[in-house]
Amino acid sequence: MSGTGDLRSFPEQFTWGTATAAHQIEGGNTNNDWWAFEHAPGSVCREPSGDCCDSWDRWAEDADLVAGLGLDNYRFSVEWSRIEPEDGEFSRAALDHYRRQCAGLRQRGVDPVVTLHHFTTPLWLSRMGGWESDTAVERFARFCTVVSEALGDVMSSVCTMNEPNIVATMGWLAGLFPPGKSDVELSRQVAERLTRAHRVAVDAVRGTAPGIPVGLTLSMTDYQPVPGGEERLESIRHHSEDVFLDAIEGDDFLGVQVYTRMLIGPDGWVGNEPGVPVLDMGYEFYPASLGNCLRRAWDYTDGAIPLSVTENGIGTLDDDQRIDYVHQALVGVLDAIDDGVDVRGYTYWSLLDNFEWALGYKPHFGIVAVDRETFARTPKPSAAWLAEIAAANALPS
Ligand code: GCO
Repeated sequence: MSGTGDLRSFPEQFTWGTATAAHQIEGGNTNNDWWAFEHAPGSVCREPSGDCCDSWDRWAEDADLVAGLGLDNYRFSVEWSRIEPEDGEFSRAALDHYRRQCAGLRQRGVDPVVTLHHFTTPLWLSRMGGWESDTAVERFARFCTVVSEALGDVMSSVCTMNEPNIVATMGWLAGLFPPGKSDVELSRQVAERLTRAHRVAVDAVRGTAPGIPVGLTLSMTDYQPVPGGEERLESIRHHSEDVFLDAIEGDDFLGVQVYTRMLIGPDGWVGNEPGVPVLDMGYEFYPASLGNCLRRAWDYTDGAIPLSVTENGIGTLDDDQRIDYVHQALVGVLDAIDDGVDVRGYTYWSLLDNFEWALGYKPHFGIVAVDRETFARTPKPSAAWLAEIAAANALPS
């Protein structure tokens, strides 16, 4: 697979993209559980999302940026609380908005990769118990059907749920996402319910928009044991990853999303290794995590499902560090491909500096900077760098 000389090539059909999510960039998403969580008294959030990058209005500018970089696709999410502002009440205008966005991307030669659920839940549903209730699974299926009917002819592929494992862990264990709980049993029940939500979403998309590739995106961590940590590692990984990998049989792809590694001892995470740079996210700079997790996903699923990197990136103010990170991560991807792992594409998180959930606007993941007052977008050197790699479909060695 890899070329000779100064360049190592990716497979011919390999695709390049960048990603965002509605609540992190659109602004004014006042009707979901996250907005409420951000504004709750004593909120753990650093700041509210507010106007974000104003991408609800500026989606065309964003599309121009992606097209200008020559990337193959743009992964973004549709906001459930805009499309279904009250139980069973669907907004034609919101669906039309996303239709225009998908069509506008296509006109620019960019494939729209649509995520149906990226962390946020409409307020009316969270008041009904949210993911603690089976009602959510049923309502999500209905929502997915409505979206697939409306966008079926303009979407290129569909991610059902973004990182359901993070939703369950951060919302019901760490308490850093809504509903801010800390209950092991409940988080496991929610995780199981989210696997069912994924399955009904796949059925809804396939039933309504047949032929569009559909899959799950999963957050994976390069868990590594320190002496005595093996058993604990297995248990952590089972609950946070394997229960979801067990639920993707028959899917068209698995979206792998990786940022770092975690060292696990007998009592859990032992903290960052001294000497390894720590990022604004609080975890290690560890680009090799991507290749390691791709191999793990491939081995665990017996190579039954093609993989795609639907997120990988780094929150940093140092754009050289970003380039270094992505370069090293891509070496890991190439090495994995050389060893037979079927990786179909790479998506950088994120196009824009945006709302990083409880951490607000502090971490800077974008290859494009966004002025917080004027919303002016300024591509960073890493954007041009990524564009070059994508154009060559190869990495300088
Ligand atoms: C996630 C989400 C993104 C994050 C990104 C950086 O993986 O948590 O998909 O919303 O912003 O991962 O932390």
